[in-house]
Amino acid sequence: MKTQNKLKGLHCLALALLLPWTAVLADHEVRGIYPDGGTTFNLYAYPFYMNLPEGSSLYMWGFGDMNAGANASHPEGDGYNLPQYPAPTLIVDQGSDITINLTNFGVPDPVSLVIAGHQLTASGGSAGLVTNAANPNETVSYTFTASEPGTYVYHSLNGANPGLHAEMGLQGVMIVRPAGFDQVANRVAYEESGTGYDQEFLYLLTEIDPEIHFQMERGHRNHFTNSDRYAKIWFVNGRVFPDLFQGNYNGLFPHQPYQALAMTHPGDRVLVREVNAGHDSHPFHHHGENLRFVARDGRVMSSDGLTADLGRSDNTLNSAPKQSVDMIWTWTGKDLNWDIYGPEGNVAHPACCTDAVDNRTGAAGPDGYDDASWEWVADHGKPLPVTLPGVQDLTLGGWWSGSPFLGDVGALPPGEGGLNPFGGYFLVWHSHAEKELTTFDIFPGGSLSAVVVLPPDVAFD
Ligand SMILES: [Cu+2]
Repeated sequence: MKTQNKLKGLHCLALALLLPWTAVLADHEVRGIYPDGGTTFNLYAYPFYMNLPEGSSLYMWGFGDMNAGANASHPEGDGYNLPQYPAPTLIVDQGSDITINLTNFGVPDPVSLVIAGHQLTASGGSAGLVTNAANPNETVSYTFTASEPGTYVYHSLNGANPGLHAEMGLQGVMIVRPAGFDQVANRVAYEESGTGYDQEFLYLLTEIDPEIHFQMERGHRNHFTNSDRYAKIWFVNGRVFPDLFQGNYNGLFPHQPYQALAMTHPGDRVLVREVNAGHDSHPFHHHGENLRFVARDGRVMSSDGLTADLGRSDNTLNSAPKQSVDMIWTWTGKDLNWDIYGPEGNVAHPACCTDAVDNRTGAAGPDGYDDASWEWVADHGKPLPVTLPGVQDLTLGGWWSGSPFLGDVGALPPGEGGLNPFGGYFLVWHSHAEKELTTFDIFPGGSLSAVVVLPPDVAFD
């Protein structure tokens, strides 16, 4: 399938050169920050107020990036240096010797840094129960070698009050790129085969008990106990529905820079780095097709050290606290028994996949798919096997395009729809604990996200 995917990419690229109006398709990578000079992060900790969708805000403690301007090759991270929730995603190369200088500018509790699976050497600051910590206006330097690729939680850990700092927002993810990784030529999560991908997304799950934040806002630092904790807001990448669909670095959410809406084209291999940085477990469910679990806590599930062959195929991850699981997801529409692009004459064909230039007339590639459109050729031209009710009998969601076919936009009543201008398929990715689909007891909210299957010629941004 990987080879097939490469063929698909080349095919569309060639056609893009022929058709100048066709959008140039970018591969998606996780947003994050990169070490200055390949070695050094300068983080700081500071309190802030985070916007919530119903109009209130919440007192938080956050990490921010002091290296603003150092990431010129990644302009979306460039200049962004507010304290944030979650903490900046740190992206480093395997084998790098990394230093993280952490300065506490005003969190009224000693702040520290631990990274799952990594032994950090700390210097400076004040002695703590677990590691050195930074009191206000102190700096601690942590050094380590990023020896193993993977996805790892990092967070502050006040030894005398475990759990408080992650609850307050001092937590994020570090991604270690494997040796030989190349954003264009070698997009792999690990060196083992079976971990190659086209699109990469982070799903970072956390939860918050607002009462603890009210107590910290009043300076009642000893009023925190885990036994009284009762989460009421559930986040993906630091946002809740519907805010998590908005783009990265959105001015409405100045302290929540990361979107949580995966996107794909049919047939893409989508790497989902799913991390639970909170204290509760979250059963996270991915509609559409099963995912293949390839690694857990930065270790490939492999029988021979060469191939990611031990992970299971599943649609739900019972995500455990502080655990990361890397998964590959691909949507193809195979065996639906109807044509995802609709019968002839119905479809707004993707620009790279008109009948004149693709083999949608029925010639399958070697694996049964059309090379350009990822149509399952055995279903070519098959109509939807049901008659849709009239629009007056439908309850319309904002993401219904008015047509069951990919790339096709049908007529909608005035004021309906509008959130799906490309005729993509929205498939829900969400927590299966129903209370986690609320924000302050209001549905829909919480960790309710989606993946969008976009027509082949539609770019992500
Ligand atoms: Cu579900």
